[in-house]
Amino acid sequence: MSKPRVLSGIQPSGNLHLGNYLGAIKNFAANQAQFENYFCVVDHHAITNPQDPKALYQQTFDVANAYLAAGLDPKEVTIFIQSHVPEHTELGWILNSFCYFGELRRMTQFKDKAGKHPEEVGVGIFDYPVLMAADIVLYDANFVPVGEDQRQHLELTRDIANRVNYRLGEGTLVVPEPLIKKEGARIMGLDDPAKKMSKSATTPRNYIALTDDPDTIRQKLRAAVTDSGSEIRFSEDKPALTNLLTIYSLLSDTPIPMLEERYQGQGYAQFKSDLADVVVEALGPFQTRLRELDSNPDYTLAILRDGAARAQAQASTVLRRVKERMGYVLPS
Ligand code: AQP
Repeated sequence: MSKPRVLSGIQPSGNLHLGNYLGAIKNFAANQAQFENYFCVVDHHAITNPQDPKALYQQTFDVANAYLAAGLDPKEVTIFIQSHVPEHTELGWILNSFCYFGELRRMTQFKDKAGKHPEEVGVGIFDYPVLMAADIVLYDANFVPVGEDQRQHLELTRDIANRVNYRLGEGTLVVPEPLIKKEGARIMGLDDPAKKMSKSATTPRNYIALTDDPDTIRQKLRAAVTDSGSEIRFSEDKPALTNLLTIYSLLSDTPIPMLEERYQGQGYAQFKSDLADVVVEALGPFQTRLRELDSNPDYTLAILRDGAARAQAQASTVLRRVKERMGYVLPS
């Protein structure tokens, strides 16, 4: 029996951080045996915000290397760059005609980024959820492993896929389900536990980058915002400690109640210092592998080219299915 298929992607839009790792990359690797896997570097999404060309180039390798360093096996998993498979943008254009202006205007991420000046926001930022829908349905993906911040975009993808099936006939597109883990799906900023840890944060104090060295990790955790009082407890009225306990628990594989018990009566300083040790140790082997990969871009590029060929074989089948049903005259 064939395995269910998953697809997910990460934007090469800045420093990858612990939120990307715990909410996405680590789970991609941990669950790869259960699925037929497609993971891409979504460079077309990254350019919806202005990117320095040199940085975009390097960050594209950084995301691919993070997939590999986390343990995704390129023989089993298709790893590729979105722009190497032009079917993404072509289907994205077609799906624009199956999505409403009002739907995109309601997207929380758009509203956050548009702020008080929606007239001055790039059309790409407005429209990117449609391209994301194309990314997913091109692979007949059954599941999309993402962090909580992407739930609304997944709902939109499902609405678009259902609409396509209604207009063009059942079975045109597979309607995907989000795969969002309860723990780690929303790691919050170290400087502000009310906002998610984010690549585009205004200060590096917001996140632990996956490439931060041990001293930087220790410094950032020492400076991390805490809640009033001194108790180390997981609860709604302690959002900062809840976030730090979540990180500790996920990286050390220790249940949160056990950590609460261990740190009963101890101050924040000891807890943060131990947490820094846990983070440094958990990221150590990953960072070593990342450095090795970084020194050999040809190795990564060969994997990405092979991945693009495999991805395109699948994507072209779905694009053809959609175009045929819509009445396009196909070139062959
Ligand atoms: N703070 C987070 N906690 C858990 N998961 C997270 N993800 C992002 N932030 C957190 C998940 O990481 C994957 C890749 O995200 P993306 O590249 O599409 O970017 P994003 O969701 O817009 O988040 P970023 O990294 O903070 O980028 P910016 O600042 O550019 O918006 C996704 O699965 C996402 O859910």
